[in-house]
Amino acid sequence: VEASVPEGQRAAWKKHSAREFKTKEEFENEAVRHIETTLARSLFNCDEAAAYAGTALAFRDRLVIEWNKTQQRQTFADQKRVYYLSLEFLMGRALDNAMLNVGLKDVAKEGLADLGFRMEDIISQERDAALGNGGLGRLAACFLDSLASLNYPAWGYALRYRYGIFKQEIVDGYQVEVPDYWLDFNPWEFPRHDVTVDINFYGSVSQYVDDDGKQRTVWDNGEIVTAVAYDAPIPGYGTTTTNNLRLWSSKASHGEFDFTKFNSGEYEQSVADQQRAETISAVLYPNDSLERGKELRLKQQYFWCAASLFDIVRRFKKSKKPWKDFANQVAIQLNDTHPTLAIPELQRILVDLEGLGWDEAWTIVQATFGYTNHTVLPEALEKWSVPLIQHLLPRHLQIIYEINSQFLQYVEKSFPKEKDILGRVSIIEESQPKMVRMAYLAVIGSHKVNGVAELHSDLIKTTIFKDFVKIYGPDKFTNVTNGITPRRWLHQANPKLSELIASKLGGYEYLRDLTLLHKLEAFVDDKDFRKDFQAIKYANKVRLAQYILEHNGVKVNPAALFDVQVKRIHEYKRQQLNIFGVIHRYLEIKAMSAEQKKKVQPRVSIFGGKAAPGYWMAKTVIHLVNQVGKVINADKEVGDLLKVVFLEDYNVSKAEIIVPGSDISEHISTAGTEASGTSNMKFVLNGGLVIGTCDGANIEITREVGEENIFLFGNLAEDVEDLREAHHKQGFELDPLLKRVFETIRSGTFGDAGQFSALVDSIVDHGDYYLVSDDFKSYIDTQNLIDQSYAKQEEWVTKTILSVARMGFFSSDRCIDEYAEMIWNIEPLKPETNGA
Ligand code: OX2
Repeated sequence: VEASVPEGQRAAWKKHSAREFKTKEEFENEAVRHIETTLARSLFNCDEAAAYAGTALAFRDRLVIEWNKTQQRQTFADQKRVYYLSLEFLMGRALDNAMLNVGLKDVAKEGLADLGFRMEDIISQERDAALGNGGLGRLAACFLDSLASLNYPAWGYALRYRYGIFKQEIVDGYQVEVPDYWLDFNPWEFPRHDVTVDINFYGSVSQYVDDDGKQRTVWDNGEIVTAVAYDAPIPGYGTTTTNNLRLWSSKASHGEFDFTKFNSGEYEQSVADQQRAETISAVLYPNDSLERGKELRLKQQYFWCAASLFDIVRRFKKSKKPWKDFANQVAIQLNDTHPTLAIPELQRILVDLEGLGWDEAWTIVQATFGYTNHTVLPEALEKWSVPLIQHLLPRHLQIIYEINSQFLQYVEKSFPKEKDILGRVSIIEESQPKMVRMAYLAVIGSHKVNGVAELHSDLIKTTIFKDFVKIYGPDKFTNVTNGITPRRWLHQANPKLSELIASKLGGYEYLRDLTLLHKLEAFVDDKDFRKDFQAIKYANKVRLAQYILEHNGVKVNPAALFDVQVKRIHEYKRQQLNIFGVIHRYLEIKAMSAEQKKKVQPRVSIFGGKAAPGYWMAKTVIHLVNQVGKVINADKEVGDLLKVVFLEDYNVSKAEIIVPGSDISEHISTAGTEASGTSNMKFVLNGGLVIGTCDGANIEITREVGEENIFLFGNLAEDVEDLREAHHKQGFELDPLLKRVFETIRSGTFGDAGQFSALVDSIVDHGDYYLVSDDFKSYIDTQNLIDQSYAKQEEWVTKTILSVARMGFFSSDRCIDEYAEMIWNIEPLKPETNGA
């Protein structure tokens, strides 16, 4: 919508244009105004929820002013923008982040105190925006923070799920899923009822000859669903740049009801149509690294890709530039294969709608897209059945076949002697039914493909994309090691540590350049600094202990070693190894004399994470952890030496409490299975150490912090295949200590053993695919080493301080700069450099 105010009226407009509050007085003024007028509450009727709403709305106003300016500035500057397409953005809470990023948290805190509220209580009123499963979605959220903080012109595109990831309840030790309806009050989103796109499904394809005599293809007569934009401002830290996250919501194309149907007596049909349309953006699929080919999921993917591309193309066309400039103005990053349909969709727009030739269009498409791979696990590689795509997106299937046919011709010409290669690299898998391999389409349609940690990026080149390296050469494949935003994961989650660091480094500049942390090394022997550092860790553990007492009813000693594993529950992440290790520890303690017990390092084993609702084995692990906790926590002979808790409903805001309170965190995936991991970075940055396998980013953390400051164990990725094969062919000897653990489970110590048999059998009888037995001894030995190391507190503190000092590399700012330079070719647009 373009309707600017005429020149003559602009002075009046500018005089009244919204102002940003800066002082405590001004903040109070804004908050109270919102509470009284926007919310229609009063002095006599303002609870914490209303105070949160008033505060959020005051900050929202501030963000909106900068957001508008940023968008204008970016449009005028006419630079290349990047669009990050991700089906998941695990944003967490927004208020604290907004206050810190605009630098007014202290002002608001004092203001709230004047009005009778405590900042912590107000912050905790907010529901998490949980539009993601785990690492992949949180990475996207960290990237948005960095993109804005570094002043890159960038938009995120996703779906506005009515229900985010389910809320997890633990009932009798079992996971129960409850819907997360998070939109009741969401002050951070702006519905744009004027920004809509009609999306076509099903229908048919036909050909015609246009006025220039060209053969053209049309796809129509389908079912139309409307995408409505909802925007959320993304503020940068220490800059006024405020980028946009656009979420699409689905609704029936004819508005609320189809009045023609309604009037002709088809009331029910009209309501049903409406509900069917709304279903598309109703739920986030709660599976992480597990794909299930549901039609609705495919509909979601296309709906979101088509709406986003329409929007991007619309913006480009306003510039009136020729098509050959498209990839100089637009970079699109595909966060995993979920948005791969954007590739045939852009080709369709260029060829069918804009009339470009196939080759010209395809050059533009390839130059536009980049693809990030996040997994090599076969069960997580997306495939869609050809009949399903044929039915839902007939034109796209034709385009995919055409892309494939041209690609295969090229391969055949390049490798005339290799018979098998064509079948191996074809986008179409010749199975029954035939399947479209989305990762191959993503590789073929992009100019760069990247993995998310060094080992992972090497692995994709030697396993799943081996043939493509041969075809395209190695330069198409690159690595961008993941990172995390230090704003949320240090400054916000651990304000005391952030303050201590700032006091030593002379300010908070390190939050914008995390490599400055290295200067902390100079203080490693400074007595006062060490004392403060230790005291902060202790205080964070006290906070976590209080949380555990409140939520689990278990009293834990903050002086014990806090051992944490929080992440999605998955066999490859091996929470089972952890809980078997806990059982082993329990058995050791039970066999000790009173004298021996005095030497035991007390521990608290803390678990958290959701299982995909249909992932039975993962749910069994949760159940086992809870049952083991029940027995151990009640055992008087064990007392404080060992406690085991499972924290319900792990999410971003809980991570902000859990991460700073850990001494050791577990990142113990079977080598070669965890692409990167990002929570490992968060824990170390907060002064905790890692027990981990040589996998994902653990390897690079080791490179940075030094081998002496991390506890690595287990088999290497290069040996995993051979071990699996040996298991298969020769069978294997179960580790004796693990055998004892299994005997204990089978004896019913933790309740009906039958409930855990699938878990035990997967190791004993079904080949132990994740090598739990192979790594068990090494895991236990390493845990013992950790006990010894922790007992020497001074050495431990040295390790943790040096580790924090050496974590600079893992900022998502570094990561975004690498993408910008190597893949997107975009430049920052600093607010000062422009008069807008
Ligand atoms: C996750 C990976 O499992 C994890 O290792 C990585 O750190 C994260 O993505 C961010 O790159 N779904 N989630 C992931 O991969 C997929 C597929």
